[in-house]
Amino acid sequence: MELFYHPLSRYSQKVLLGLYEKQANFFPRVVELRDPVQRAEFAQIYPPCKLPLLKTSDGLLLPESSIIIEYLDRQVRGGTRLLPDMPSVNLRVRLWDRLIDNDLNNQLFVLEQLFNESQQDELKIRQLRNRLWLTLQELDNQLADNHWLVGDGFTLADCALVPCLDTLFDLLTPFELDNLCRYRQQANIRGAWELVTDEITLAQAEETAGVRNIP
Ligand SMILES: N[C@@H](CCC(=O)N[C@@H](CS)C(=O)NCC(=O)O)C(=O)O
Repeated sequence: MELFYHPLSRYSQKVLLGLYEKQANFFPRVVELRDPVQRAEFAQIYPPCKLPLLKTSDGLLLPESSIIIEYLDRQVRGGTRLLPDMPSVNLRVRLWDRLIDNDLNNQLFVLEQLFNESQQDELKIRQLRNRLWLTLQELDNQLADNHWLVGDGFTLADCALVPCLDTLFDLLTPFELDNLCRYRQQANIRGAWELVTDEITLAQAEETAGVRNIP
């Protein structure tokens, strides 16, 4: 298997976390989409040019982080069971995964863009922050009765949430949400996430030092 990804992309981090939880073997293929040459090369493989992308050992191309993790969970024996068998639990895991991607991860992208605008639109920022706070409160309530997001086991829903934590704590500072704070501490000492974090730290340092090609 080959994973095309970028260590600073949250959806890539979601899949990396799943791969490390599954203890899966894969060839890492880092793609810098801001480099026109690398982008053109990647477009030859996958024209929509979105990361992450998994190329399976039989040549199948799989986009979409949740679908990739679902595939890994079925194909790779051992490691953490990311999509539990029990239908009612499986449904809740997939529901939280969707809610996190749509209502949190994608909205954090929008908020980051709004913050980066030279003329910040305060009203839009406040409206979006309020919507995001509702999601955070929902997450905090869910975590009051659950060790990980859905029950005692680490699942696809946690693969979706954990990569969002640093950005959401930076932008929304929800330190009064005790359950979310506890969850973040717990995530930070989870082995699979520590491996992803090492890669993020290295990529951030390279970017700061200007090692990466940023046209
Ligand atoms: N729904 C997709 C989202 C993938 C996505 O938006 N990837 C971003 C990076 S985090 C990307 O490739 N953006 C490049 C572009 O849109 O040109 C997933 O879950 O994998």
